[in-house]
Amino acid sequence: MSIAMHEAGITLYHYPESLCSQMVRLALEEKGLSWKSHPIMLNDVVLEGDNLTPEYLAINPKGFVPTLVHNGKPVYDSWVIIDYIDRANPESGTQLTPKDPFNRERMKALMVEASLDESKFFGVSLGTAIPILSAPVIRYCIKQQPFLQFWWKYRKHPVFHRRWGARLVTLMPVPSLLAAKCERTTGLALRNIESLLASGGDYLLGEYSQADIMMTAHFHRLEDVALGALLADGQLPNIAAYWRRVQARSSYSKAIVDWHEPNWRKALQAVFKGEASPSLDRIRKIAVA
Ligand SMILES: N[C@@H](CCC(=O)N[C@@H](CS)C(=O)NCC(=O)O)C(=O)O
Repeated sequence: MSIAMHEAGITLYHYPESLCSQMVRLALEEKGLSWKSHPIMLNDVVLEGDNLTPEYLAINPKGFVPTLVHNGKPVYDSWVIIDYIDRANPESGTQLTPKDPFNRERMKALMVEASLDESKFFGVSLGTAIPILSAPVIRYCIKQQPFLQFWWKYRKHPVFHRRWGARLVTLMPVPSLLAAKCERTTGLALRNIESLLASGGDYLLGEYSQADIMMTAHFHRLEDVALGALLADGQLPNIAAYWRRVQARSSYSKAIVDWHEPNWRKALQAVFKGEASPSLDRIRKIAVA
């Protein structure tokens, strides 16, 4: 992997199917910016992954994707990167920040709820619950790899709970209390989004914003992990209409669908076999209560 810290323009280090990478690619597409792609295969998807190599750790010391490098300077954390992209390019493409200060604050609150913030416990927010709903897929990917080699390689993960979380996933499924917490958090978030959209706007805050970018990636992931019925079955009609609307934007195909990656797709098929997730009814019950 070459290091692009010195390069001019925008370089994105990303894994095609990672939630946070999808968010950043959506922002780049909405802004109509050109950027250079450095795909990073994650070690919890394939053992020969790149995110724990010394070269990548020099770019992102936490070993996470995505990293956006702009004119040689790295920017971390998807929600920070999305905001950075919008601020650095105020005249390009879609304006992703509401002009109204009240809506700006509401956008920030939605983004906190939607962010995969590693300083929080899993399950306390939508952004930290969705990865746990994806854990069976990660577990499948990890279990394709030689156990000891995976444990050895993951000793290098700089973030303590990721180092041990990923290793524990090889030994047992997600504990049922944590899984239930994440289902509840997801159900409550969907209930809130349904009532937010019921006020009549096309998007979460009326006009399209950074919050819609984050939600689009989360909804895509819900579909991936066999929970798509939540977004389509009419019990949450405003969400269903919203989901069709964000999918119809050209950014959705360019930033998400066009980046489908065979290892991840194979794992989804192997885990769910085309059937609904066992979490579906429990989440739906909370969301439509
Ligand atoms: N706070 C970071 C979290 C990024 C993150 O957790 N990325 C995941 C993929 S969505 C990752 O790099 N996982 C690999 C690992 O932890 O080894 C962000 O929002 O960008």
